[in-house]
Amino acid sequence: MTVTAFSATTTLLTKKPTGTSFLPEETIDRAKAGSPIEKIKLEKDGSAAWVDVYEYARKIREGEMSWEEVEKADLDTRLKYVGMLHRNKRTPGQFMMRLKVPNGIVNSDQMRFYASCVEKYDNGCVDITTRQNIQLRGVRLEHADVIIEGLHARNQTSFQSALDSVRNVVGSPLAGIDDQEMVDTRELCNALNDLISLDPATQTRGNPAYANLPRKFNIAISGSRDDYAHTHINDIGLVPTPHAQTGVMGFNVVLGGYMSIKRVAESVDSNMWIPADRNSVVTLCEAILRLFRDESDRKDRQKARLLWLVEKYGVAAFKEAVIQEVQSYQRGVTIEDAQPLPTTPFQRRELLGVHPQPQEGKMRVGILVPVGRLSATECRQLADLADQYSAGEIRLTVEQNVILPNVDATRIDALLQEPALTSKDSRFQVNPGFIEGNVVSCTGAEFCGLALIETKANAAAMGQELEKLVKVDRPIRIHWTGCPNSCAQVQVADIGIMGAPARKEINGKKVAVPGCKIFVGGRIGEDAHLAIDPVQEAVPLEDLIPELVKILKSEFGAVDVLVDKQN
Ligand code: SRM
Ligand code: SF4
Repeated sequence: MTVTAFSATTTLLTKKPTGTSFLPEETIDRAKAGSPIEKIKLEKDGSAAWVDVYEYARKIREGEMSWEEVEKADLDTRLKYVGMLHRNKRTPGQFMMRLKVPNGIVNSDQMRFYASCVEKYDNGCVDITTRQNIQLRGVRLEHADVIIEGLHARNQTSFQSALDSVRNVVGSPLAGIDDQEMVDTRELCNALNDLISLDPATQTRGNPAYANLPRKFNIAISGSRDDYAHTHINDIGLVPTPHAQTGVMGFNVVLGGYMSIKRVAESVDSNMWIPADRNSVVTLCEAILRLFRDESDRKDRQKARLLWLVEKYGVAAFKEAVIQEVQSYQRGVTIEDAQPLPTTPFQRRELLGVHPQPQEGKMRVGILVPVGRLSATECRQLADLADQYSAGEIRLTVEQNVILPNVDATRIDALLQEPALTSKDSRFQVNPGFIEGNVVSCTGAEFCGLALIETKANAAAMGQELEKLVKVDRPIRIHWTGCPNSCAQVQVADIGIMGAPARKEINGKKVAVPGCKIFVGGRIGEDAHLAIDPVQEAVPLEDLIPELVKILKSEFGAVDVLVDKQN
């Protein structure tokens, strides 16, 4: 695909107002006295990157400049508004490009496009993230405009996916194919994605109204009692439940769940309920985002997440502020008190493997993608499988795996025999072991400058090793995260491994070695619980396997594989 220097799209982009122009004077004053990132955003709006990226790409391509000559604040900060994150520490000159994949639904054409974007780079690959999203790795600035145009032509975007933006809207990976479904989250996730990243004036990607937020913002919509979307660790979590009197399906609203270096907190119950229709969901989120944008802290980034604003108001007063904001929009949306959640027994269901759908004769097939990493070849294999078996559709999960929906029951055997799933080189698995099938890992030291340890390679290798050593009778979720930002949410895991300093005696001397903290007992689903404090600290990674075996035995009923074989 060729991209002219100043295409029709960029002409439209230049006409947009800035993100800062949406802020009240009082907010701008606080931003002026705010954190260094606030000052960078005021100096030149983050939204400028939507245009600048085309210019930078062209100039580098045409030899007019090199990536090193890009203004530092653009390179390391503003380009994040087009989802371009410079991996300056690990791979200088190369970027990770983060997309937005509302509800985690992609098609085979998009998957092949990702492959074509990354295959030209030696270290190029595609990651499925913990927000059922896609990140392209290895990207060079001179190719960014072509990739962006390719994404936009495929109704996807990378705009507003990083820094102070609303992150990928997470929904149910079983939306529309689930006999236990309470709400189909697809339309709602798409509507929120458009609210956030589609400019209503020009109908192009990049919505300036949300281009100068004080901090990142996460929204998750759950479609069933399984809570696959993790509502309890998102800034806005929509938890499906019917209205007790009318029976109308809707959502209780939980607010402020988040993880960070300084604080890890579960969402609070806001005592709000809204019907599960598009107008109500978009209006509620818009109201909360407006309050967040204009009123949250601009000085201390550790205190700028939504929970701090909710606490500043008090939960009841924040609810009142949201109600007033919603009423001011005059869209006929009514917020009621939270409704009782279902109480009948419920077992959270598995996503990997072959499962029936409510549609007669159709099955869903969950496939393990070890630690969410895909090569270009593997992207194409998935695309081919999707074209042959699931009408080109691929679902992503927050566990960094994929689901092929709507597979004909009569074709399941053929699918399971496909070389992409069975050859000795294949990393994909439909029925992996309970341990290796439930490993989740953040990016870690291979690409992330904040990482204290390598995560993905260790996580995958140790998952396989543990599978050989012990046997468990249910899925055990082991999450690896390279630093306290907890991008792989160690606090929700059965066992969480967080990169941390450690020392070990080598030749009579204590030396620093790669190490970790261990968290045990996080829970997800209806009975969610965050394991906030580590049970062990400063464990050298080379001593980790025996520690994990001990924990698996004492806390999760694991038995030695050998002992089990003898029995
Ligand atoms: Fe994250 C920053 C990767 C999900 C909390 N996260 C980063 C950066 C951008 C740091 C950097 O500049 O290198 C990482 C990019 C590394 C790379 O090259 O990939 C990064 N975060 C990720 C991903 C890719 C992990 C993964 O392998 O899946 C996830 C991308 C999700 C997406 O598609 O948008 C990812 N990050 C999360 C989550 C999980 C979630 O959303 O459920 C969290 C905890 C939940 C939350 O945000 O409350 C998370 N990431 C953070 C934080 C701490 C936020 C805070 O309030 O302090 C940072 C640091 C920051 O924002 O200052 C961070
Ligand atoms: Fe990087 Fe830390 Fe997030 Fe892992 S948890 S991706 S190391 S910021």
